[in-house]
Amino acid sequence: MGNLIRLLLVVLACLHVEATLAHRAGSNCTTISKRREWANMADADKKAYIAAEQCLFKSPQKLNKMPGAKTRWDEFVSLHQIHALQIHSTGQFLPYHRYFLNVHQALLAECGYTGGLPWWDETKDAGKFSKAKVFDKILGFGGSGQGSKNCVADGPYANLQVNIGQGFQTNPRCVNRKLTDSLSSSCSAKDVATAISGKDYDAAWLAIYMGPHLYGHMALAMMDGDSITSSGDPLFMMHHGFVDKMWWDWQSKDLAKRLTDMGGPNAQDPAVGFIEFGGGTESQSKMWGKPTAAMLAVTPDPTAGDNGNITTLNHVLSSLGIIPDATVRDVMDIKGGYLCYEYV
Ligand SMILES: [Cu+2]
Repeated sequence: MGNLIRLLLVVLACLHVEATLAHRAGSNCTTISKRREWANMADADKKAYIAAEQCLFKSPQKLNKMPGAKTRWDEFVSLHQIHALQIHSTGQFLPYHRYFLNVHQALLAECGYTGGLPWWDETKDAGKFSKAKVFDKILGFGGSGQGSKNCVADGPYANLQVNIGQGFQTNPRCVNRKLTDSLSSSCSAKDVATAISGKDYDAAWLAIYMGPHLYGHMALAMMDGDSITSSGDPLFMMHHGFVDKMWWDWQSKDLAKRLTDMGGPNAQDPAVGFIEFGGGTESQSKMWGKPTAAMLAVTPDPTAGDNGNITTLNHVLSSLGIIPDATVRDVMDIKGGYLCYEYV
């Protein structure tokens, strides 16, 4: 190859990199929101975040369409309940929960919190969750629950009520959780490294879902360990910040490919249901009940935007009016413009 051609190729390659970077920076992502680990957040920021969360528990519902919702917090929990059978054990698990974090950010803003979302680096507390700073009773989420219902008895969420759950029911209950340190050992840095070693999205979402995501849930047993409404415990958002960061860290290993790599089913297979339990939705309904007619009436089409049963970049992500709908494409890049944040 002649030197001139070689030079031309180098110039073209540089131009391409520059164009890619220009696209990445995105004209709409100039002020990057910083998502800090809870342990590294300033006390004043922790207090502001907690105050906004408490405010959501005390604000009345606004949408007038979420079955059983009495408060703004209930509406947020209901959103997860209504989507439960399409956003777990499916390819849209990661993009939907990234969008769900963004919905949470918008709700916190309604209560005056405009800082970055905190997250919990569970790798640092693996095997000893109960010692983690997130469970501080003043500058944290309170500890493991107490009594026969495992109600969180100390901290800012003691004595607060959630009216959504268990499962597809809508009954009042306390914010509750039960910590099991031994299960938390599967949220270690080694486990995370394994979870994000998949070669394509199909491998990655499943490994993250069945790995530290699932073990974190089992170790915390938030809201009776109920997969459908565990979002009722504010701690859920800290765990899912950790899960979202896992996806981003996987994407960051090969951004050129992984900003567009999507797949997996867009709804659960009724014969399997939640893959971590097996047995199918029919047998799982004994534990959790079934979506009521009122819930089904507001449940979005799980295939919306996809033209089939596989999750695509055109898949529609809905919050039923809390914030405008988005697409999976919108949430692929955390600095793409629709989203603008980083984990620090
Ligand atoms: Cu979920």
